[in-house]
Amino acid sequence: MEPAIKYRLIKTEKHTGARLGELITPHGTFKTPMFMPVGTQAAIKGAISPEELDEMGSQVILANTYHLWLQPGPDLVQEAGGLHKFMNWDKGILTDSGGFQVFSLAKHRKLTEEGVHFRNELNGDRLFLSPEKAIDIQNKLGPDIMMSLDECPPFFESYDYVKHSVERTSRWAERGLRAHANPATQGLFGIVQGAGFEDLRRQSAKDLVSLDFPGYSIGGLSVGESKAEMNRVLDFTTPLLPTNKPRYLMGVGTADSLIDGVMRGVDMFDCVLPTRIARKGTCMTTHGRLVVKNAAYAHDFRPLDPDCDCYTCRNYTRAYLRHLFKADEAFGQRLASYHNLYFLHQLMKRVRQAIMDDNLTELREEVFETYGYNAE
Ligand code: PRF
Ligand code: ZN
Repeated sequence: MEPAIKYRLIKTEKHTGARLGELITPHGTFKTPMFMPVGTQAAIKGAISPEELDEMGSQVILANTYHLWLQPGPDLVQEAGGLHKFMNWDKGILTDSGGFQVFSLAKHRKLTEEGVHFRNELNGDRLFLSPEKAIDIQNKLGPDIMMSLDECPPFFESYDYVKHSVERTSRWAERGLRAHANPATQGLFGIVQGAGFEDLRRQSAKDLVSLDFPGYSIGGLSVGESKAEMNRVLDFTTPLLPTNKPRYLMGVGTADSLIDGVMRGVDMFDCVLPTRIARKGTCMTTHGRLVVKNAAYAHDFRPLDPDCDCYTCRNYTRAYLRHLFKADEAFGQRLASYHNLYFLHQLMKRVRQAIMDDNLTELREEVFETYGYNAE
């Protein structure tokens, strides 16, 4: 049987570990490294339509098992013909397994070997998420790429706790793989955990690689540790993963971290950041973050980012955007969300070209100099 998800390595950059490649899915072949916009509830935040996503260069988008399980439920999505049809997006879709969201959102949760017990925040019902249940829900949702149920321990948890957690995440990954009903049409990724401990990351990667997933996620990062710590972990984690499979760094989406991740061999990223900050009027620009609501922009009739050729920057001024945010008009959030997503897609396009041209280090210097390195 042909696996649903394949990766083709086109070229490795000469001076770093950066990889130019292709992610081959049932809904198309996509260029990597890539940034994936997040549409938690089968809709991209900031009210960006699928047509707009396509036009700005999105290839794969993310949705969440946890939220879609609570509403409208996997059976309804299946009845609609799967997520692609339900939300009218015919390119790639990836779903997270729900574990991370249960840990960050649900109240009264209890973790056992079998899975996680928690309460539905919408109606108080008791729910139980197991590795098999996470797969069953994702089989019904029908994304191209699904995630194994994992536990993401706090970065500074004790060695003993993280060791037990990693071992359980490996057992959950194996259970998920066994429960997977559609390996020919949906690819399941294993998630490497292990916080900042090199030997635990190595154990986690070894366990998962032996199960032969079509791709590997790197979890447990960007959870409050410093960027230097994240880079240190990536330095020893990506070399543990097979070169012929895609690597996905979960929940990372600042310009500097994307480049740092790519240089260490990461192919895929997602983050709520660009649309989350856009809804408050913070815009990612070539010259760093711009808070367009600020009084400084009241009479500024330049585009948000003079170096950007997105729909927002081609047609609207900072003064108009500031007015929309002050007046609480939803159009402002939409324009800012569009620009931020476009900005990250454009950055990844430049990153791919730099890998081709073997000058990613120069691009990194340029971006860090103009955008500003955020050492946090
Ligand atoms: N695990 C899962 N989803 C995630 C993470 C994780 O560790 C993170 C960590 N940055 C974001 N999303 N399943
Ligand atoms: Zn723009």
